[in-house]
Amino acid sequence: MSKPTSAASSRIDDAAVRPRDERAEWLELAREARFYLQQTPRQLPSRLLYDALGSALFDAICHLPWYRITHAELGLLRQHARTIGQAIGPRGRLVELGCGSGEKLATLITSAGMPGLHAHLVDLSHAALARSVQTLAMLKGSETRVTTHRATYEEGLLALPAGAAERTLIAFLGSNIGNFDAPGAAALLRLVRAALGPGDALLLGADLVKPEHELLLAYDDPIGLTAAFNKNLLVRLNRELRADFDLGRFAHRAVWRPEASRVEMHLVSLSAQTVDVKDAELQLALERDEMIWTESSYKFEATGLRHLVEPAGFVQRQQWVDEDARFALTLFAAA
Ligand code: AVJ
Repeated sequence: MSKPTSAASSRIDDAAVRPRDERAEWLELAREARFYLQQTPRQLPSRLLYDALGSALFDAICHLPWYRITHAELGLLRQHARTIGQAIGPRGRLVELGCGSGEKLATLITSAGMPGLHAHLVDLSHAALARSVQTLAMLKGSETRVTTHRATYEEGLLALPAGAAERTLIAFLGSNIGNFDAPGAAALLRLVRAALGPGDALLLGADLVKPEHELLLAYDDPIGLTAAFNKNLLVRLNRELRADFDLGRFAHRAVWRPEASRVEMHLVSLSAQTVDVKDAELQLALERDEMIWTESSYKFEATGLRHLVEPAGFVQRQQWVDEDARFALTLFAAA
């Protein structure tokens, strides 16, 4: 499935993996919705937020003054690009898990000057991959080769050609790790480690604990973008699973749970109501104030990150912290 490209300086391939089958994906969506909506409390996996509109809304969120992760991380990437670039060396391989718009990778390549880089982009959203490819194609003279993987992180990692001769850096940025609870993060990090050889590197972006009012502004912003991002999950189920969620009868809510060190996003039912999710063969009876839990965003302590990552087979090399935004970029070497 490789496509020719019109880009001047980049070559683009689709991954040499089985393309995600549309019907299989739809069946999986129905199965997941059915399973998670019947849990107590009711839930939906946050991964499902990233359809085409969801990815575009998340991109927009990154421009909000109250959501400081992206801006802080771009600053750190720009400042320390040379050091990060040295972790790969010339003609290396860079894998980004959840590339979104591709802006972070483009910033890194531009600031570090990584000649002959082979970038592997892993994202669930076709639209996000297309945007990333475009962003990278616009970089002049870097001769970056791009391979896209429309896949989950786990599938993307397993699809990487093993035993590559080139040095590899896996970039897991934007505090995407924050969507995993501790056992989930540990399992994913072991999978990341398994895709690397000794001396390869992991670049991890992680959002840090900060005052509650700042967290609530970031996850329940005054212009309602995050609310739209959250509610779009119901729009998606209405469209893809023939559900009949009445959007006017749900509210977006963000809660900070200090004991668990995470922000939760919920969709709260504003009245007692029943919802039919046809293709999941599910009738939901929701009470007033009952919630559907759609996301956890764990927040970290900068000094605690090594205790999360090192047991998976890494050694911390360097850490850069934006103290103002409370965000950390940490470079690990595979042990
Ligand atoms: C992309 C998962 C890192 O948790 O901060 C933004 C997603 N959710 N606003 C995050 C998100 C609400 C974001 N991550």
